[in-house]
Amino acid sequence: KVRFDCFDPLMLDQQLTETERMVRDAARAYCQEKLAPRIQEAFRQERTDREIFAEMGELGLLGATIPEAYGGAGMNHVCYGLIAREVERVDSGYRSMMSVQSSLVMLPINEFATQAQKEKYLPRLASGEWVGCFGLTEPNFGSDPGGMATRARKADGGYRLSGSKTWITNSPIADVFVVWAKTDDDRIRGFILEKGWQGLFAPAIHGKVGLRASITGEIVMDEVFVPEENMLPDVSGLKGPFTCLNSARYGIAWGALGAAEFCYETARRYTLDRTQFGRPLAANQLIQKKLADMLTEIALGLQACLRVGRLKDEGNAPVEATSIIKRNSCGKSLDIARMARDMLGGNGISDEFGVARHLINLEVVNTYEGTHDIHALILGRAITDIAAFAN
Ligand code: TGC
Ligand code: FAD
Repeated sequence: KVRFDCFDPLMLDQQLTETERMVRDAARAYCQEKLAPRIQEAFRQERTDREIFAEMGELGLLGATIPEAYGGAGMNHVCYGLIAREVERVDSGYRSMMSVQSSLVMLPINEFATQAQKEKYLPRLASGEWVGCFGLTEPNFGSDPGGMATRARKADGGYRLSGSKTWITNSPIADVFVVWAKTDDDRIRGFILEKGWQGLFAPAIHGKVGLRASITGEIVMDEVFVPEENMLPDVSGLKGPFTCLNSARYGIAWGALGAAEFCYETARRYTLDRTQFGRPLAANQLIQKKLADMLTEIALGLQACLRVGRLKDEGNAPVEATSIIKRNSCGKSLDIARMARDMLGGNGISDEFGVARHLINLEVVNTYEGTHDIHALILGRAITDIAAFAN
């Protein structure tokens, strides 16, 4: 009889190459040895440890899919997903720091920038010496970024950017800002701004109840002069930011399931160890059903992520496939975290056990990079050919 593994029921491990397993194991070792011991205090104190970027950079965890010529790791999309899963098993905030740097800052520079821009920015972002952020969302334009009000007015030798972006991961500690703004012809263009430029501010947003280990802020631009060579030359329109989102959403799909795995494993251990009514909680049918539901969704979700990763590696992934997995992973992981919280009883509320932290983090993950419902509408449009969100 083939043995059943309650941590890998569909034998995902067997479907990976030796290199992919090595990358996964190296990422897991770093995350468990270096990140896991820090998270409780970081979350309590709302503290972002900038050192983490340098540590990740040293291990090749930043810009996993960026070519080695620019300091990236030159890995495939499956490796990137496996890394996101390991980082988010510890905390969604740490995965956020990593995926913004990799998918939302390094990726557009690699895809749309000039040779000089790539040489200037990518190696220092890959090593973690520089921290990057991505400014798309505005106070009045979240799910509908196409309406953005930020303007890039043509000026002598460049552009003057004015406007504000909000809810921007990493912005208060960022050295490099990839910002999207409309030029005089009303087209959306991407710009690379640097910390310290006149008129550029990045105040922090405090009081987040989730993702507290990952700093979030605004980007306020008051006539910031951006030289011509800091505009991304090779893209215009929403395709620019959405290309970055395709990559980040894919990583999040793997990552959220890493958080769900942590919650499932914690609930399993807890209910095996804790006795009520004279026997382990895990002996009860209601508890076993919950564990079975959790494991089923995690296993199916991971298979879907792997499939989309393989399609991306072949260059054959429709963007809607990413919407399926981003939406499914976030929604299901949120349900799993909630179930785990409940199964731990009163202890589920304590931050000592981690599940309540994952639960509230996953509320954020379910919202950013396209909310759960926005991804339903993206899929609805693809199914019916009718855009429910358009005027
Ligand atoms: P739509 O008409 O659909 O498209 C406009 C243009 O964009 C192209 N396009 C894409 N290109 C590449 N990849 C995609 N996924 C694309 N989707 C669309 C499209 O072909 C078209 O090109 P062109 O040349 O014809 O102009 O635009 P729309 O405005 O109708 O879109 C509506 C909608 C709902 C799909 C879109 O606005 C959307 O996805 N909204 C969600 C916004 C969002 O996800 N924001 C995320 C902000 S960043 C963030 O949250 C980072 S958190 C990270 C962390 O901390 O980990
Ligand atoms: P809204 O767009 O106002 O949506 C509110 C609700 O209305 C949602 O439930 C939504 O699903 C629903 N809704 C909207 N439109 C429709 C419709 N047509 N039909 C039905 N329902 C609809 N952005 C960045 O650019 N860069 C970042 O680094 C970044 N990091 C973030 C970090 C954190 C911690 C958070 C919380 C957000 C971050 N964001 C970032 C912003 C994030 O992408 C947005 O919050 C998200 O896109 C939703 O936009 P919104 O908050 O304006 O909500």
